[in-house]
Amino acid sequence: MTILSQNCTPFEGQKPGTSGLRKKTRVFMQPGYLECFVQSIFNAIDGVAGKTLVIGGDGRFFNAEAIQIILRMASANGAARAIVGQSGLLSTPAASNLIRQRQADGGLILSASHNPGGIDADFGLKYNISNGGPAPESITDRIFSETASITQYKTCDTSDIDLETLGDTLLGDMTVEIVDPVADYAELMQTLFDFDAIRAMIAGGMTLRFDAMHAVTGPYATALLEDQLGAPKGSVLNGVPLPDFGKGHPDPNPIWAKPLVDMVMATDGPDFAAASDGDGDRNMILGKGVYVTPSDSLAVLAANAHLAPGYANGIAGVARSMPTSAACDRVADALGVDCFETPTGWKFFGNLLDAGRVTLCGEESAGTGSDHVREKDGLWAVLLWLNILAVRKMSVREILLDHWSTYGRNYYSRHDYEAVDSDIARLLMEDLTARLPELSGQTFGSCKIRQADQFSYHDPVDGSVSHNQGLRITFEGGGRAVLRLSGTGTEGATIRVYLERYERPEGDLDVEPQTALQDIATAVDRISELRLRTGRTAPDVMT
Ligand code: G16
Repeated sequence: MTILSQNCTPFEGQKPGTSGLRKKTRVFMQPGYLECFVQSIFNAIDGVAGKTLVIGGDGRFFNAEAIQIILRMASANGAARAIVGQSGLLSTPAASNLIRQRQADGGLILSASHNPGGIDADFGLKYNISNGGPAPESITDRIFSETASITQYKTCDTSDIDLETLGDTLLGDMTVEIVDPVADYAELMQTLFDFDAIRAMIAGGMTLRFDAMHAVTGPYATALLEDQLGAPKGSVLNGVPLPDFGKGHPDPNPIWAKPLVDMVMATDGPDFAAASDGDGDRNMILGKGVYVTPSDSLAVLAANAHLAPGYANGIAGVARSMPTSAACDRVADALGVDCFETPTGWKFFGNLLDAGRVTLCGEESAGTGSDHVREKDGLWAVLLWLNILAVRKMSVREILLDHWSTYGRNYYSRHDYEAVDSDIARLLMEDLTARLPELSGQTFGSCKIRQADQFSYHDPVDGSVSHNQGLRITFEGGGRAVLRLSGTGTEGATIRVYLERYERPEGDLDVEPQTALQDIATAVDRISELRLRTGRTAPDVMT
């Protein structure tokens, strides 16, 4: 094998966003583009000589080709071992678990998550550190600065590795170990949940559907839900991973997983349904006739986690991203444990989890997880819900109603305006930021602003500070709106508007959320001039 040093010139804009670098697939496929980014990662972590890396992705278009490129580069850069999911597949939580189980130095996860796949769709790559979690900002900043000055990358002239056959092969001096992507993850799940209780519930006639959306969770869900827990064949829908996700949009929300939502809203629908995204870290939870918002799901899981064996001793604390509703704060209060508010991005939970300050974390963007790995975990959330249902012997709807009548209800919705002209979006946010100090006390319709500010996060573990993490507007009476630009889109800008209003346990708990939030939505539009400036009349997606 010959090691080749290839000259290259930096590509502009290789800046990791909320979760790694996400670009159009054709951008990643340009000669040298992926190579420059990968070498920049290696340079930013002081090289990979002698290191062990976990490598896998969500199976989208270009996944296998990209893995071959990365393997050649890892070998040429002196890595000792690469642990790769069979066929190049690893869900994000399974990759996080493998990094931890095998005490790897880090991992490269190929995914653009919930974004569509295909040659004209999206691709992505992120680096995870040795705790199994996404690289923190200190490292992603270093990666970005390496991308700006890179002049050379290392690769080698070997042919492709067989990604199908389990076991070890040599690529130069590096061992490539192909592993079953499901086995270790499934084993971990068995340590956390009462499989017997769930199995008995399913055998007793409880019906469920899981929509894998032709993404990476298909094999995981089939192994766990059908093979191990006894759900009848066909309970897992769209279970075969496809490079273009069957031309779907693997985002588990009521818009993109509408067939599943329609199914549970029908009178003969299943008792429980769930979906996951491209790389298996997001989840959507549904019960017969009811959609559980991610913020409520986190709160319900926090309140009931002790019913699962893995959390029988209770939880140390809970963390949520700032735009996530405060529903879990009330649970933390009642449990007498800490609740932390972090910026959007799972990477911000890592320190809290490592320090043992929190056990559960969650985000409004359909992510929930715990200290079992350092990523959010879609199937974990599904299994915890099933464990809770098996113990409480109530329906999803009954559990939700019981929760609200105990803690009150945080009506919540996120409105996304996608592919907005980047300059218009940037100006809108800049102008609003400039006006924040003068907003408190002003009234828009029926909403009086109590406070308006920009969120900065002071990490209580390492003392780092992250500024510009979203604009917060709170209203008299407990309502809140948050505005921020998405860090995961690949086309123009996505403006996210998060709306929330608290209703006390004795109040009206069964209002349609968009109706409950109408006044706040109207006020935010007037405050930000969003529709006027963007020319949009309605959000593209409401979750
Ligand atoms: C990623 C991050 C999440 C974040 C989400 C949305 O999720 O891991 O922490 O909440 O993006 O981010 P944004 O609002 O900036 O688009 P995923 O599932 O896409 O990896």
